[in-house]
Amino acid sequence: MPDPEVIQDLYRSMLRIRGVEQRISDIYWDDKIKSPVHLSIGQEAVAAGVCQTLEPKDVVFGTYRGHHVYLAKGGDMNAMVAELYGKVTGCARGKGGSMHLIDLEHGVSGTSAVVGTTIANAVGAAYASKLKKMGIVIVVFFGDGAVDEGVYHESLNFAALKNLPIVFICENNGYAVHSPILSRRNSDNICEHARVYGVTAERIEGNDVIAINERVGKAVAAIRSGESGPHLLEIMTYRWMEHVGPGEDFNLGYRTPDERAPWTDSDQIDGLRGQIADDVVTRIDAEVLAEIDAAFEFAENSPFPEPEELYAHVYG
Ligand SMILES: Cc1ncc(C[n+]2csc(CCOP(=O)(O)OP(=O)(O)O)c2C)c(N)n1
Ligand SMILES: [Mg+2]
Repeated sequence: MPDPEVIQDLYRSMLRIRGVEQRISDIYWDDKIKSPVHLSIGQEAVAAGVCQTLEPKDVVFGTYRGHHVYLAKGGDMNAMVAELYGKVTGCARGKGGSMHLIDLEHGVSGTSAVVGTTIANAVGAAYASKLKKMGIVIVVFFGDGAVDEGVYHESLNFAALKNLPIVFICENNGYAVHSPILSRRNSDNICEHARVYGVTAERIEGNDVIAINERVGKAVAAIRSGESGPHLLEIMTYRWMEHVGPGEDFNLGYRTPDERAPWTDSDQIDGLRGQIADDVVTRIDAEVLAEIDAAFEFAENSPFPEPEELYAHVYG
């Protein structure tokens, strides 16, 4: 049974992600958020469970569905929300939007709109960590769709070849946009296939935040001690909302509410709430709500970039 403090940390972490994204979903219609949004609601357990095992110096990479990763690793919430509003106080000075989050101070090395790209970036960072003996563990989050890209395979091969300090987290939510996994590959064998490259791989079922936390914790400890090289964790999870946008998408016909029901019934936030004393839950809930209110107020009150900003931090 995990430490009660770990349970509280995981609960807080997931609640912050859910709370921010629910607020995004609620207010999106007023058009103040200028960016497309790929919500991670339902997948919070992955980022929270993984990032709780990391040290501040460790570095994560993610995808356009990256709010959960950024927040769980300790990325600045004010700067994230301001980024969505296109404000100059945003983490990418309002130029990147929801898909391009970064907070180097807190080990968030970036998220990208282009499927698969950050996998290779992360392997490069892991190579640097090893060559320079930095003792930093790199974690890269990507979807099941990224496994369809060649760069994923090259990256796993290279990471195994060089025995790099990296954890590959495949968030298998069963779909790439609206295409189910078995319409894209011959069999449901992501984990099994990763082992062919020499990467230690296992699958975690049920979006179970405690199992994720324990098993990733073991992988990170083994990597940090030098006992083992790269690991891949295929984490079975489910996206509750539409692929992109603030709403649901059952009207599209590619999936049904019945398919989602087991995942909402086993909501990890509700599950942990039941394991924490009522007065502690009340305190954490109030603190998280205040933090979220403050972040949206910060974004609302921040200025847009000046026109000259267009030419700053641009590399050709
Ligand atoms: C290189 C590239 N190809 C195609 C796309 C279009 N695209 C955007 S999201 C997506 C699906 C990716 O699915 P998955 O990796 O499972 O992530 P999820 O959205 O489920 O989190 C695709 C194909 C893209 N952004 N980049
Ligand atoms: Mg997917």
